Amino acid sequence: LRIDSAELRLVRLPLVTPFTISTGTMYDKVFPLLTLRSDGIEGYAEGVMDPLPDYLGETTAAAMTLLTETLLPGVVGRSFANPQALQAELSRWRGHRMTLATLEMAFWDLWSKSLDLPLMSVLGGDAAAVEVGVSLGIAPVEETLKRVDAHLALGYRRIKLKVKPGHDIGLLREVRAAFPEAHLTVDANCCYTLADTDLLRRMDDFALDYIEQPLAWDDIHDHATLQGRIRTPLCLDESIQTPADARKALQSDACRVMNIKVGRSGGFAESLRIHDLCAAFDVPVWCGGMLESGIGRAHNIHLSTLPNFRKPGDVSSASRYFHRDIIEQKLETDGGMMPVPQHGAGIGVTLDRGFLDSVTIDRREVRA
Ligand code: OSB
Ligand code: MG
Repeated sequence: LRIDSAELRLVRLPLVTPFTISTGTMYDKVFPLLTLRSDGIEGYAEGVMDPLPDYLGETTAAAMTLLTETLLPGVVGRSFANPQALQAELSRWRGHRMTLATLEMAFWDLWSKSLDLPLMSVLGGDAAAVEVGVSLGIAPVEETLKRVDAHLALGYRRIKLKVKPGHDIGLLREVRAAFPEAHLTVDANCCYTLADTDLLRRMDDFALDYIEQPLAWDDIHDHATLQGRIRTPLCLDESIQTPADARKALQSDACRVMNIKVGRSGGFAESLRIHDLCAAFDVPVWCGGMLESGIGRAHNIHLSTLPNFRKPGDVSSASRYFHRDIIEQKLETDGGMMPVPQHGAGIGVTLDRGFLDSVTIDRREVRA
């Protein structure tokens, strides 16, 4: 399959509700949107890196430069038999896993469209809809109680609460008292250390499904130590960027649940390897989110159809994030289930080009 040309945009969408996590607050979503073209077909993907390196080390500015100056000129005008062939070539680069994923994911969309198959079919998944939960940003406790109530009423299968020092045990006490049966989790985005072991052990009292990424993004070893000291399963997010990271976490019992973000892990080929490794260790996975637009959300939903995605993912309704999306379809949950988009092959959604143009803040073309 020949990549004839590529278009790279930088897009900005304001968020319906500012999103606060332990590292800061996001007011809008800024992301690279890549289109690959082949013989009248288009494949799409978005990058999940942020403008500032406060989740992991990548930035949108660096991604735009690496894609336009190196990665896209290296593939435009060339043919790749399948996504694995492209991924093998990209694997020579170190780091920049989110940037590599953007290119690789757009090629998977293009390739599955060239075969006239839904993306999930070429990934090895199959489902009409997938189970979803919500990730609630840091807010005053009263406000959080209202949000939990509203999302449980909508049928969401799991509520994830963002926590930070001083906004953790007290919050859990109130939420658990008000919702004794809810599937609850917390996500610390790396804000604790092993010095907080006593505090983290107190979380064992709240019947959490798991604690997501309590310790440093680059410290699988300390997570293994912590898992040995608490009962609640740990779930790694930031720490898993490669299949080797997943293998080390699994063999050292650093987590008993894993969050797979295809956009964080170098793309689908690598995410499939992580998925299969976790299955071999009987560790369930779920699909993480990065406040994606409809393009990244569609990719995530297709991935979530694979068999070891055994816990609800962060692929909730697009209307929770954006007043208007850049795709023509509405990705909305129904009773805690997100239907797999299938408006045509590939990721199964189509661009709303007029609206996309109005939210595009930069645009570059790469031709052979
Ligand atoms: O840690 O999972 C995370 C959003 C931005 C950065 C990191 C994370 C998140 C979320 C939101 O939790 C998930 C979503 O609703 O897309
Ligand atoms: Mg997380």
